[in-house]
Amino acid sequence: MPKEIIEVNQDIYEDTSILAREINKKLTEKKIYTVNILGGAGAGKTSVLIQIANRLGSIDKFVIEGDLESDIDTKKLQALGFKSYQINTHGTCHLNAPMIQAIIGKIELGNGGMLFIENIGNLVCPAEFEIGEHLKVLICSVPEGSDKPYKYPIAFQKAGAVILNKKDLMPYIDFDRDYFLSGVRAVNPVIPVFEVSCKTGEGFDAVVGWLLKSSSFLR
Ligand SMILES: Nc1nc2c(ncn2[C@@H]2O[C@H](COP(=O)(O)OP(=O)(O)OP(=O)(O)O)[C@@H](O)[C@H]2O)c(=O)[nH]1
Ligand SMILES: [Mg+2]
Repeated sequence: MPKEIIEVNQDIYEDTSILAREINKKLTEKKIYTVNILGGAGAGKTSVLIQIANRLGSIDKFVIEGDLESDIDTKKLQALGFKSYQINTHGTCHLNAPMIQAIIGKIELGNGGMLFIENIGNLVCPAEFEIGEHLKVLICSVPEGSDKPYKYPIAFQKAGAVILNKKDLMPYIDFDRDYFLSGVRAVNPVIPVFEVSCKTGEGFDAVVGWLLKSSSFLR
């Protein structure tokens, strides 16, 4: 059968983009700086957000955890004293604006603070959907390999910062740092790249300093 290409010329996700802008407006009015945390499964998204949140002092912190199933990360965060809420997508590979809208309605957001949204662990779909955030942060990790910017450029294009985690494992893994950084620069010439280790805490003061600066327009 001959194939026919039909040009739609319309954003098929327009409705969720509009909702994402409404969520962003509401969070901005409430002065809640919202960070969408992207990264592959096991890159260290939860570990990184714990390291950051622990350095934010008296700033009010909220976490929304996205996973296909389970509330393991949410329970971990709650045990550490964070206001953490779980979304289970039951198969969907990314969080979307309606999911965030539904859960935000259940959170008592004060006036001012930071909301971290840990997206589903993969480098593809989560990068493509706005969910009301002010910033996307991409977590990469040394064991994933240095070729990720070349294979998954959209995630690097859309991110406002890259955090290269598990720096402590560099001596044990063939990770080509220059190759990784060149790949990042090729798709996103201006993006800051922070090299950190959740195991040692190295590099997080710089991350938090940058984040506080980025969010200062809301204070
Ligand atoms: N050596 C080392 N291990 C780390 C570091 N950061 C995280 N880990 C370990 O990596 C594993 C995954 O960390 P998580 O923070 O759960 O990763 P995640 O991206 O949230 O994982 P999912 O939510 O399952 O996608 C855990 O066993 C962590 O202890 C690090 O900097 N160095
Ligand atoms: Mg996690």
